[in-house]
Parts: sequence; C-alpha cells; structure tokens
Amino acid sequence: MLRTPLCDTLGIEKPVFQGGMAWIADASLAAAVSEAGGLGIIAAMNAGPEWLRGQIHELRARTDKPFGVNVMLMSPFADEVAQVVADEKVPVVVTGAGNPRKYMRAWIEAGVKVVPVVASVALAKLVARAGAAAVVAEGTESGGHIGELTTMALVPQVVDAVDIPVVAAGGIADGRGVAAALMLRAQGVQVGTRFLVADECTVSDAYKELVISAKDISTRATGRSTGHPVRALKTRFTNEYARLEAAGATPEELAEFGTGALRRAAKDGDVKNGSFLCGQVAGMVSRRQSAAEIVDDLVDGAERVLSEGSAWVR
Ligand code: TUI
Repeated sequence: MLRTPLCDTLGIEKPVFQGGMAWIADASLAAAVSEAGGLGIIAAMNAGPEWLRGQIHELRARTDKPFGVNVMLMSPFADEVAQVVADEKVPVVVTGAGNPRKYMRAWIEAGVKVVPVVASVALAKLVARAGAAAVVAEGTESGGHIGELTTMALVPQVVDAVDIPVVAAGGIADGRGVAAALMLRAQGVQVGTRFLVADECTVSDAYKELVISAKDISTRATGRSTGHPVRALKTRFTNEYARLEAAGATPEELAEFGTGALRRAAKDGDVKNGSFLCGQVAGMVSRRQSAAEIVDDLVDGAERVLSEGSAWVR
C-alpha cells in the first residue's frame, strides 16, 4: 500500500491530488476523486463566491471524504472566494498563480489546511514560514499557468528548502511518474491532464478527444511577454495568440484576445476559438476511464515500479 505521512495530515487514503483546473474541476470530478481515496479539488478559478458555495454543497452531498478548493489568486473574486473557503471550513485550500500570504492567517484560524502551489524555492520558504501544511511544487511541464523550472529540478530543491511535505506536479500521468516523484522525496503528486478524460469530468467531448489524440509535442507555452505564460494544446487559438505576441501586441490586447477562451474550450468544445490548457503528458493519456480507475492505476503502477526498481540495485 502506498501511503505517506501527508495522507495522515490530510486524512486521505492515497497521496494523489486532482489538479484544480479552471472551468473543469467542478464538484462532479472532485467528489469522484475524493471518493476514490485521493484529494478531489474544486477550482474556484474566476467564478464568484456563490458559485463556489454551491459547488461545495454539491460535493458534500456526494461524499463525506476530505476535499480541496483551488483559489486562483489572480481572480477578481479572490477575496470573496477566500472568505467562502473559511466560512465553509473547507478541509484543504490549494492556491495558485500568486502569493497567498494575506489569506493564510484567516484560513488557518478556521481550521483550513493551506497548500500553496509554488514554482520557486523562495515562495515555498515564505509560505512554509506562514504556516502552510504542505506545498505543491509545480514544474513547467504542467498545463495552464506555469513557472520556469522543470519538475525534476524544482521538487528536490523545494524538498531541501522546507520541512513540510511537498507534492510534485507537472509531467506526472502514470505510476512511473508517481514513483519518480516519491524518489525525489515528494510525499504525493498532483495530476491534472490525465483527469481531463475521466468519466466524471464534465469538460466538453471535443476537449477529451483532443487530449486523447495529442502526442508528445502537442502542447506549447504562450504569453511569456505578459509575465504569465500558459501551456495549452497547439490549436488555431495558440497559433494566433503566438502570432499576436510576436507582432508586439500589448498585454492588454492579448488579455482581450484570450477573454472567454477557457470557457469556450471547456464548455463549448470550440476547437477554433478555445484555449485547451493541457500538460506535456497529454501524449500518455490514451483512453477514458473513471476517476477511481485513474487513481488506482497511478497508485498501483507506482507500487509496481517501486518494487521492481530495487531489482536493479546490486
Ligand atoms: O495556477 C496555476 N495554473 C493555472 S491558473 C489558470 S487560470 C489563468 N488563465 C490565464 C492566465 C493566468 C491564469 C490556469 N492554470 N498553477 C499554479 C501555479 N502557480 N503555477 C505557477 C504559479 C505561480 C507563479 C508565480 C505561483 C506564484 C508565483 O509567484 C508568486 C509571487 O508573487 O511571488
């Protein structure tokens, strides 16, 4: 059985977080992952507080297991959704795309375990000092908003810098990736891309088909000129975005071009005008499965690799 101290800290059975994917990670997917023994996560993304409260209630109607809410710190509603997290005494809050320090005291006082996503050692140290229960160290292989460092480089440096558990994210889609993360001394993994094709994931069918047909070089990062690079599947949208960026479009012009693109991908399946955020491991995702099958395959696969790996040591 694969179990790390982080499982006891968070009250979960298996050290697998489901990524808080904007417009995608709703109560349906999160409840299924939590029910399977992992940590399901609802993405608050750019939604308002009432949407989040509704999703939390829906999830609680489906499972009594621990779950998380992802607060995207660049959201215009970040203050309000942060308050909902405290009011609802959500078991775990995961933050992304910024520094969560201004919310941490209120969350911790409400009994919420705080697990910030970090892309650097500096932010990991800062949030550890502020009382984080763990950190997610997210490499640039991930889909969505990304930092510079790879998972292989980032995770061990964060592990060495803080004395709280580290969860590895970015580039992990099967048991081999989970085992590798544990070898880097992470205590768990966060997986997004593979859960895109889960049966309980309510994303558009076109999104699932694009992920399944993707190969190793099917994603690209755009938006470096804005300071907020984003990885997505290469589509007409990313080509056009990159063309505008290369032609010197301002961050405001690029933001306007991108407005609504995540919703168009996730909800409408608009292959022409949508932004299909996705990690570099899309080429490893080849079939639809239930969330429980995905969680079990990640954990069972890791157990297999870890037990076989020792045979190579003489
Ligand atoms: O947040 C994510 N992934 C996301 S958020 C998102 S919604 C969005 N859409 C378009 C543009 C921007 C956002 C889609 N995917 N992952 C967690 C993550 N956080 N990755 C990198 C970071 C990060 C980067 C810099 C966290 C902190 C940071 O610096 C903080 C500081 O100010 O020191």
